[in-house]
Amino acid sequence: MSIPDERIFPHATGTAAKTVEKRQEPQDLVFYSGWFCPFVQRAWIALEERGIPYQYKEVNPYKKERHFLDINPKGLVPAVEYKGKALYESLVLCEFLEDAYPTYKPNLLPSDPFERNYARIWLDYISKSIVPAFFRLIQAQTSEKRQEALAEWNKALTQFAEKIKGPYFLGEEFSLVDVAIVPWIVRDYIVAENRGFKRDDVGSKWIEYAARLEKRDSVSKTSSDKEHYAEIYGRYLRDEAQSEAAKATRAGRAIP
Ligand SMILES: N[C@@H](CCC(=O)N[C@@H](CS)C(=O)NCC(=O)O)C(=O)O
Repeated sequence: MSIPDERIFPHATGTAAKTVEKRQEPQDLVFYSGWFCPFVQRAWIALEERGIPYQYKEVNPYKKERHFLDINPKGLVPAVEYKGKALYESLVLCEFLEDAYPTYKPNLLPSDPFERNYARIWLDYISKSIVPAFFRLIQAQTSEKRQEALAEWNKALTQFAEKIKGPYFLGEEFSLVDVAIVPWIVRDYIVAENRGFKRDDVGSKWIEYAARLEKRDSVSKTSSDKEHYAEIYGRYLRDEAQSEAAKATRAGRAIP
């Protein structure tokens, strides 16, 4: 049986479950979510942070149901349906929300053209260096590979941390750069418990930044109980599951 699979825990828990309950009314914007997914959490944070009205719909993307494939042919969460039209890809969705709801505050991209595009450089860095390093670390099977992957993850975070202006990445304002990275901060306890990661190894600036982001209201409102995240990743962390995870990756399947 390939993993993750249809048996994933079916719904959000903890604070995120309360948010889901409040977001059931039909709206122009339908948010197709998987409670467990870090990419979903980005778009979800943007929605909650800015108070944009949306209807929450839970999808298990591993089931590949017809109605969802019609929304996102790639079969990945997050996706949205807006006035009958569909969009997907977490960072595209966050930018779409900026464009489609400009009056909902706070805006997450700076209005200054230089700052706005400087933010995009770091969004690209998160996508190309930080996120893949996390998945490589989770998937590393031998102790040598784990050490290499841990060094890569620490290096990717350290280079990012050097550029944090504080209190948020771009300075005074919480921005899309913070939104894009925080789901992996929320989940870093998994690599701390299983792969020897320590926030201390990245440095005091990182420790403070990570703690500040985790406490942000929109982040708590979209976070489920840790035990259930661990359940999802546990499949990659147990030795017996790892060869299967590697097969799934080779077959081009995304992992949460
Ligand atoms: N690049 C996509 C990644 C989304 C993604 O990988 N979602 C995972 C869940 S975390 C998914 O839907 N996986 C289903 C599958 O691989 O079949 C984004 O940023 O939105």
